[in-house]
Amino acid sequence: MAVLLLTGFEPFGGADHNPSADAVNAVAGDYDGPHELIAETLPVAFASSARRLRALIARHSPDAVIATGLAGGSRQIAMERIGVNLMDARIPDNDGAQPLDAPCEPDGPAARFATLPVKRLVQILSSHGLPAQLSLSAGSYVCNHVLYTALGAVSAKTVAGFVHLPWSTSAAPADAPHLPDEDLARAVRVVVDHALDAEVEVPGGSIW
Ligand code: PCA
Repeated sequence: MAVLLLTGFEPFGGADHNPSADAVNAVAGDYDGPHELIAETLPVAFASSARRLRALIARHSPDAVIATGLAGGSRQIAMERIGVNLMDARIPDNDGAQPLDAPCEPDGPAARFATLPVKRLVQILSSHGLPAQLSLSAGSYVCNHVLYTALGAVSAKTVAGFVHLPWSTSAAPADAPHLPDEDLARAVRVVVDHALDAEVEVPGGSIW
């Protein structure tokens, strides 16, 4: 049986919900296989999120690491393609740290590519009627840090990646774009169900 590690984040930036943890908990509550699913909520803090994630990976040796988080202004579910070796925080994290222009890992590579089948996942999410896109930047806050850390911490057999979610309807601040709570949970479930699929070549790409 494959082991999947699925993470969401606690609230941050003054909000009292983070739809990523809500979606992860909804998926974990309903999940009945075929894999073993380990669901966790990470702190929105550079140092402790990375520490916690490394410990979870060491303890469970997952076959896939699927991290999720909130991208507040977004209307779409975004499969992140790349984690960059950069911490540049617009607001302090939940532990009060606000790194500026600092590397996640001083000796690490400039970037690491997600190894989840991101193009395939965008196709499948879209085929379920969910608005989904590829994203070339997870930003430079804690979500990017977790993606970069996960990709450096897993063994070669393990795929890892990051899903940025919009606000959920139930938790969205006024005027923020949002998707129904059940669609966010459905999206996370689709990623869980297809994380171990082979990546496929998908035409498209970009010209900018
Ligand atoms: N979103 C933030 C950090 C935690 C979260 O859910 C980010 O995109 O970095």
